[in-house]
Amino acid sequence: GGILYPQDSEFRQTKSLDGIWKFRTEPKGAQDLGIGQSWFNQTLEQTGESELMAVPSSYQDLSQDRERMNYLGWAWYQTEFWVPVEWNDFARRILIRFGSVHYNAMVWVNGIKVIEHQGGHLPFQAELPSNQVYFDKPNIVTVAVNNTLTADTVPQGFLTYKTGEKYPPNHFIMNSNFDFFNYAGIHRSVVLYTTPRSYIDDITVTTDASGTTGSVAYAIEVVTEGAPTVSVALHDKDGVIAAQGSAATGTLQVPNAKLWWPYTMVSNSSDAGYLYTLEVRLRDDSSDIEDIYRLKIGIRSIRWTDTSFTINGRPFYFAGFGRHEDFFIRGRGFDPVLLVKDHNLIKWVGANSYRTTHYPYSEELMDVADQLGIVIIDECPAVSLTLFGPGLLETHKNELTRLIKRDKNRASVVMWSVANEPRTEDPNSENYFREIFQHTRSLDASRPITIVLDSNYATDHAAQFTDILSLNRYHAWYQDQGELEMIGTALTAEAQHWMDTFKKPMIVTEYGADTIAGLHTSPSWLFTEEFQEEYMREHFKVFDNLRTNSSVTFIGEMIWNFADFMTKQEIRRVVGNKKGIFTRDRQPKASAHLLRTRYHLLANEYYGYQI
Ligand code: E9O
Repeated sequence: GGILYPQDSEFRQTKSLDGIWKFRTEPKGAQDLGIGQSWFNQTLEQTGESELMAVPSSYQDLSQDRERMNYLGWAWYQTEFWVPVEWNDFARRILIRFGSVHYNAMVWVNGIKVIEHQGGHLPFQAELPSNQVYFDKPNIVTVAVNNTLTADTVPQGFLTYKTGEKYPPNHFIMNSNFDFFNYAGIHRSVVLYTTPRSYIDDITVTTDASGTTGSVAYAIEVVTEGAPTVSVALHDKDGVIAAQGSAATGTLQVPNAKLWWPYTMVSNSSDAGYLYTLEVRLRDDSSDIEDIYRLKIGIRSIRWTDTSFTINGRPFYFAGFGRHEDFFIRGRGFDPVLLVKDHNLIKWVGANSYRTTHYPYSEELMDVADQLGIVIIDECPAVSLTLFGPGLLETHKNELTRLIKRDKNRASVVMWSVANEPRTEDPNSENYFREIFQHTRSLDASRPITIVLDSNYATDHAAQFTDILSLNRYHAWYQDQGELEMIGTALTAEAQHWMDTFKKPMIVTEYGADTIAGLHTSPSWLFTEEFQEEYMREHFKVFDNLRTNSSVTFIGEMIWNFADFMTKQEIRRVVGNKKGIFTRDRQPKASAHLLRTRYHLLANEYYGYQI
């Protein structure tokens, strides 16, 4: 089935379950105690322990208990909710939907399990049969969330038991190769919503543009008992109908279409991110049930070749970031305040794009990118993969399927990233990624697909499948530390090798240096603001060279990272990764001003506008 975002309409209603829930963890070493004792059949108070928890939020940073940061296992959430009595109607379905829960989840409503789900970053939902819902007293929803990662989850994690006289009994940790804190909990909104019994289940839209004519190819999936009639109407921002269709599939031609443009490519940023509304109507003639769903879509074309990447026929140069969903206290929990602030900062810097490193970001965030005209490289949660077993492949393919199902209609998404920094020197990665790319292409042929590599061009096994080369490089940081003078030689030579070998357009998707805000030295030294700026200037020289060098197609630069973010504890990290050009509380380091100057110049040079 589809996973359309819940919305209110003439025939649909939503009800938020966000707020303060009850919460508890299990005693250390008592794995699965809650399931064993059927906590889903009791209130959490009755289980002997319960505290307050905000939903949505990660649960780690809210506690004063140090062990909470390291907690591994099931964490239990519970709340009560009322279902409006008018929802007690055979012509209506009632669903509960989670924007994301990290990582494994089980959900019970009134003691009955309604869904089990794996995967930490994508929405899932369950229908609640009306005979399992109370309309005359509160219902109880219990969610158990497990943050334990394995060799077959994306990302991967590896439980390690430490034994011997050095360690207390039952001492274990989870190792992982990725460089961000494994925040967990109910990370995005929980919504109760209804659809009619006959309903619009999924919508797929692919747009194109040639000259001033736009086209919108659409396919509507419906679930009905009888004979359905489906129609679509495309409304512009003023509500004027721009095109109409009277079948479940078809292509709408839109003369004089207002195209979706990135905000740096239009003279007035209020013209950016133009969205039409595709109004889809369903009438089930046998039951007389109607449904309406309104989807915002942007009309634009994406084209790529071995030597070019264009949006609406114009070359696009990615000037952007790698990012994280990360903030104090709420961890990776959805925060509309942070969402707005971050996008104001992104526009202040003049960035036209970012990659959703290293997992799908919230649907609310994707809406913002769509409407502001910010370009997204949409990444699936496969970060730092190793081992490449069949279980991992299955999980990975499943995540890609679901990511594309969720984000396929988004104008902002111009490229899929299937993985970040997998161990592609491993020969086993070759067949693995052949299959991953085939799978992704079979799901969406309208966008290029990339894989973000930190490998060596001579020993890499996956770059051969990519449409766009994406490279992460840390010259003078992780190797040759502080030797700024080698950045130019190393990166230039390397870019040329990758281009000669694979003949694809290339983006540097990461480069960066940890920088403690307020730490200064002259001359520059690792970790100081001066060093970060000089390190960037060296990269800018290389990028400018590559941009203007006709033997490479260099189409973008993305600095690591937009802001400082939390990681696990390790001696390379002083309370997190400090490669942000903004601090974790979103204040600029000197580097933010430097990047702002550059991104404004680039926008002006490429598209001629002062942003
Ligand atoms: C992935 C990102 O999540 N790329 C990393 C970023 C970092 O700051 C991380 O936060 O560490 C860089 C990968 C560097 C690989 C080179 C390692 C060489 C070791 C000698």
